[in-house]
Amino acid sequence: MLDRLNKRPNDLSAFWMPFTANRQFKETPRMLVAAKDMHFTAEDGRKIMDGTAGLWCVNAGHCRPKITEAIQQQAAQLDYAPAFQMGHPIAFEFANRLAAIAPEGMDHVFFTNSGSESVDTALKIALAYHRVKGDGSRFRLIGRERGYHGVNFGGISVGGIVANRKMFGTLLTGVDHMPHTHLPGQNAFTRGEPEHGGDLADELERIVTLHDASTVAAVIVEPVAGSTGVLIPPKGYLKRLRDICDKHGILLIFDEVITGFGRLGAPFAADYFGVVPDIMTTAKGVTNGVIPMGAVFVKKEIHDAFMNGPEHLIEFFHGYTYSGNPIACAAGLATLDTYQEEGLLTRASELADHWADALHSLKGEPHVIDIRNIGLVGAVELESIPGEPTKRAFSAFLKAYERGFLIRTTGDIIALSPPLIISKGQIDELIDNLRDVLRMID
Ligand code: PXG
Repeated sequence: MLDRLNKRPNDLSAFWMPFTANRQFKETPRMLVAAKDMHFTAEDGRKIMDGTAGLWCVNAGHCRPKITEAIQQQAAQLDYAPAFQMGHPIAFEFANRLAAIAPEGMDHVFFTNSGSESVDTALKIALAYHRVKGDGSRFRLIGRERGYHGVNFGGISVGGIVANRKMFGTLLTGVDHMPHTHLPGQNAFTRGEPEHGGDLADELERIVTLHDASTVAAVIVEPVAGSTGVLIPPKGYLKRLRDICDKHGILLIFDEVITGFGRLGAPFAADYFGVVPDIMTTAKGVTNGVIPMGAVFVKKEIHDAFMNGPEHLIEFFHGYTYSGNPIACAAGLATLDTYQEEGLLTRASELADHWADALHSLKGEPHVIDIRNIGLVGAVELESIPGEPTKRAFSAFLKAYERGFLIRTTGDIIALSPPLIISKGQIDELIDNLRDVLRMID
């Protein structure tokens, strides 16, 4: 059966592929049929090094035995159980294990199935929280330009990626956006956190003044913006956002879908930057990307505010058929075991210097106008071909795939985020290959 599933069908037309140039792909498909640790296997048998942990999710590398076995066993024992008004032990166990590694005080977990659902769940918790506290005039949500918070209506409303918003009508009302923090003129080729732009956090104060704090429910940001091309927060920026939110009674939501589970060298970006939000959204690495799942972490005060009223009533009218799905929880527990046994939640901090040196050695290569890095994340920004934005980076992506390694591109930015098991030698291999590619493309 596996063999059948791994052969390319004659007809590729039925599958409308997500975030893909469908017609171009179906002309010249790139098919992956297997994976192990740091590598995929393509259908022609070639090994492809995974420079992006899949889509920023396979933090422990591919096909890890413990996770595979846990899924197999759980599927054979309790495949599914209703999630509303019923429980199964493994969901409680997983929530406890997650709370134990979460930043101080974030000790309640709401399960979803994706980052997009985590974001919409977090926004709903924020709005409902103010309302259960008797502060229902706080209905506004504030996001940021170039923010990516998934593709559901809440997420694209607070998000700031124009292409993801412009086709979809009026979105949520009552949303405003802070400016993004990308200042290439001042910060190009910075290692780690940039010096300039911390004061952009004061734009939040300006927006809050405009609307009056009494109408603002929450602010949502990615601590490090990933999808938009790896924008690293300027020094002091996140702390300043925290201070402004505290001053005005506004909830701060960190979208840690990419930064969660070790990507920066600490379990969460909140730990890395020493700034604790009120709500934290995660997905991806929570199950090593293997089974769809998301988890929203919530501070005790927020959770407890809902636990009032008659005890037989549902406190929060929200949830998904698959919230806390047993197989996803089994995958998640085995993922946490793997992370902890191998020290993966902090391993990026050991590799960060080597990673930064390798990445910044690309300065001066053709087309490179900026390089950014933090933890085990990197971006190489290329000068666009005049009149043809995205083309240059996409040709780098195609050339890299031909040479046997996978990168991600957004606009003319190449993003790298390898599995946290990568060795120093493999980092060098990845970057040397990228150097060759940069020298080959127009
Ligand atoms: N928030 C953030 C910060 C994300 O990065 C989502 C929410 C949505 O997650 P789901 O599971 O609904 O896709 C994301 C997802 C890329 C890339 O290459 C990034 C994401 C997804 C796919 C590709 O940058 N991030």
